[in-house]
Amino acid sequence: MQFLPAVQLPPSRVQFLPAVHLTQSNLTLLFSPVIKSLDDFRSHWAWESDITAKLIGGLTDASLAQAIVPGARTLGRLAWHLAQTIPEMMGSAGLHVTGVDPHAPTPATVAAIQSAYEAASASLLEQIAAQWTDATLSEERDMYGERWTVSQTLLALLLHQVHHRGQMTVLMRQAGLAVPGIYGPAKEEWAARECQKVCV
Ligand code: NI
Repeated sequence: MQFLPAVQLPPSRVQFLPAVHLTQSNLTLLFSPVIKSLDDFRSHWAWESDITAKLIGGLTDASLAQAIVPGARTLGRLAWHLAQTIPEMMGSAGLHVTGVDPHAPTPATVAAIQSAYEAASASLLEQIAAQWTDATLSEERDMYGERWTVSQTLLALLLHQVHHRGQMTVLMRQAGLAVPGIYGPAKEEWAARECQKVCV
């Protein structure tokens, strides 16, 4: 995949991007080079959580019922899943994150989902700062039946969010919503750029 030349990424993210495209099933190969310090994670998380909050904020209450297929996850469920995964996954790694109940049903409003996501995201950074050091990154935890380092777990949190955000953007199109550019401009943003060149 080619990345769009107009996208301005922090230097630390340039290092992050190639790992996303690795296809090895071996988690160690996929994860080990990326989160080398808590500052690495903070940098990635600041970018990714901003994008995610922006995407959730682009939903409408009516769109929350837009489903992948009948009976499958809805747009609202996916957004809520991203909020709930922060305390759920980090809890498995031994970090108590507040702001959203991992077991609560999907709220009926975008505002409730967005505020819970932002609260969990802020709590995540607070708890990391209070409880973890760079040395924690190499410690192993029992995660979903496997042994992952904390570094691997933090990258899994990031990639899991990217994965579901991609699903959300498709559902947003199906619901007739505008989609914001994430790693590059969205269709409308490309059109606006072209228009700046040729439309006078
Ligand atoms: Ni998931």
